[in-house]
Amino acid sequence: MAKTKTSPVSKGRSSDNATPRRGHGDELQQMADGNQPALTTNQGLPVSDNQNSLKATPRGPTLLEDFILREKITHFDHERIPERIVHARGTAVHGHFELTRSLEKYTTAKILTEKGVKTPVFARFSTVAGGAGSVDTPRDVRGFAVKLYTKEGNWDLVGNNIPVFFIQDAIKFPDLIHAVKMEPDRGFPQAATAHDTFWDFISLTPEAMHMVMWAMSDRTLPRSLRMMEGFGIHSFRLVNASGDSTFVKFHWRPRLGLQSTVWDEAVKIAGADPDFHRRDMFEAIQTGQFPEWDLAVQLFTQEEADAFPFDHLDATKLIPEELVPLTVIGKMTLDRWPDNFFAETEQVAFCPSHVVPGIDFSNDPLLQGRLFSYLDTQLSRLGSPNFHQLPINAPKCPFANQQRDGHMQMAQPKGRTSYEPNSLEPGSARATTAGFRSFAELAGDGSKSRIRAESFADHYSQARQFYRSQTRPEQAHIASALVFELSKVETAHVREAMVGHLRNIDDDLAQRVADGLGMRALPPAQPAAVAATDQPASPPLQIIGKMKDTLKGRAIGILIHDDSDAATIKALRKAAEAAGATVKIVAPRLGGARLSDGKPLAADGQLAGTPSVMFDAVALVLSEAAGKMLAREAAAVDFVRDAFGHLKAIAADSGAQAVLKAGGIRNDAGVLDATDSAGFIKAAKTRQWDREPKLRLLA
Ligand code: HDE
Repeated sequence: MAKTKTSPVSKGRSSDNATPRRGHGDELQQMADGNQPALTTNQGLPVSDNQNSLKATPRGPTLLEDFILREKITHFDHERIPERIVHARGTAVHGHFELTRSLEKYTTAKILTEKGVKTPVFARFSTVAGGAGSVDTPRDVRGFAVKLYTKEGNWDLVGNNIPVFFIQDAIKFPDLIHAVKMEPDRGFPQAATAHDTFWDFISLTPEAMHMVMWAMSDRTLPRSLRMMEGFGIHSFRLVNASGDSTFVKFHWRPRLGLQSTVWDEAVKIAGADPDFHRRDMFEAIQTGQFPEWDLAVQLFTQEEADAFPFDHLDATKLIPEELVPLTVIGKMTLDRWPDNFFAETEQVAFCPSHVVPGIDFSNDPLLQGRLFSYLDTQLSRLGSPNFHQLPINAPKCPFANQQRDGHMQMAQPKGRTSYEPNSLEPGSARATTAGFRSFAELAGDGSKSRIRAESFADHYSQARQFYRSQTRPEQAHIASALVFELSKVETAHVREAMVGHLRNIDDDLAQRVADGLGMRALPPAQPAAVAATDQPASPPLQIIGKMKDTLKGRAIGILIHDDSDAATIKALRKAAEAAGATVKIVAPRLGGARLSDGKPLAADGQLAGTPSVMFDAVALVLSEAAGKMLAREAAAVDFVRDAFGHLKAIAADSGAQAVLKAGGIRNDAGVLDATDSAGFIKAAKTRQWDREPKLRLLA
């Protein structure tokens, strides 16, 4: 029997076996005519006709006896499992993690102490609010979940692309999610925060304000899954051989740097390619552009934590890098697309409670709730306590215990005992001194109560710090996002309450949003348990400051038509590829065009189906005649108008000027002559931020 390759570190696409075949060995493989494997029922019965059901006469009725029809339809009827209650839409990739710096001083975890060892990983990126079939580019937080198959068991680092969260206590999570999901009476909106119930809940939840600033920033509009940071959010503990504990926060840093889209672009991408992020990742893996992230840690002691001006157990707070710098300790590379979406991406089950000896939890009340929720949700989603036996979830190290039976038990344990201790089978599994131990933290001598610690009460200082750390364009985007979102809220008092919260964060921001919403007067500030204090600006909180001067991982679109200048196209392609970009040719006809040198050039995309939102920068190389013709083609005019509006560099030759004119494009530093390939590449590496205030009434 042909085996499907399963090595987690093998490269690219590994599927060489389209039909899953199971059985006991080659000798049993039944063959069809033509030397292909025989199609069988799930019981191994060879099937002679897969096109027609069994009927009493040629025109029916169909017979209940047709067990082949019933088996096939019954299986099909049960193909779907419940989608995740949150993070339903996701994209996952295999790869590996390699440690470059040992944390031996702090932990016994082998994954964090054995330098150079490659540990297989499976990373799943997701949106939060939308269903499994929703689009890839709504304004939403992105999940960043990594399963590391270590020698000491699976370690799941289940994080997001934002380092803080909306709420401080897990008991509020069902309400938060109910508020953001489509409204229960009307069943919309899908995958959107811009509606009454979300903002109603948020306006009544001051602790959410810091996360709201992040959610309204372009962090929730990533350009690519490959260009996002990941954060474990909570403080975890590392525990060393002497039992000493150090707190740790985990950060994933993309080697490609950060990139985001702008809002109008994200909206248009959703229509042009709902699978934009999944396709981008798929193509990157297929073409060998394997994305990489550095894993970095912030390490701090209890004494240092006690001196922070916030409580590190509060998941609405982050530790500024200026306070505790990041240390890079390793690198994750993703390099193999799953063989089967359902078996792997859908059935993978992450649980923050999956840790390894030497990594332990903190008392963060949000984390503590998560330790319960994920195992619980897998039981209903995957339907069995044996979900850990699915290949994607099973540890790659041996595992053994006396847990038995249950739905869909795949293992066939041998022997007489299924309990521990036992004396009947001395070779059976026993607890080990090298096993997981919880850090022996003093649990205090207080009384039980439902209470929020006073140290969690400052809801505005870090929200202010975040806003004030942003560049001007980023601040403008936050203000515009708030105006957009609140403009979709029908209930006036909810809008007013939100602006009241913004007054506690930054007066200027509150005023901009109030103006954008057309409020006659600023609503009163919301009562604050603790007034915001001014914290030093922290530039690492920006996106712009973390963009890289490269085109690696990005795409340039070149619009051509018959008689386009071959030399200009060639020079542009060469320069773009040298800078790391992928070049795609767009033409009015998919067959491409015949260039000025008489040679044909095939198109990668047809103009109407390949708008400029698919690219990071665009070039137009057109003959005078083609330019005049395309100036009357809406898809061509939108191509430049959108590229301009989305602050992208545009290169155009003389023939293309007619299209630029039709699109109302004004010359600026980001609009270049197509023969200036060097200038174009330089401009393409960044967005034209200066252009924005001239073309958009920013809040
Ligand atoms: Fe989750 N979360 N979450 N979450 N979460 C789930 O587990 C939950 C939270 C995160 O790609 C669920 O398997 C609670 C923070 C990711 O499969 C569920 C609370 C962070 C994923 C669940 C939180 C996350 C999930 C739904 C508040 C960032 C997708 C399906 C206490 C650190 C994992 C599932 C994947 C998924 C519960 C808050 C990240 C219901 C109760 C904070 C990346 O168990």
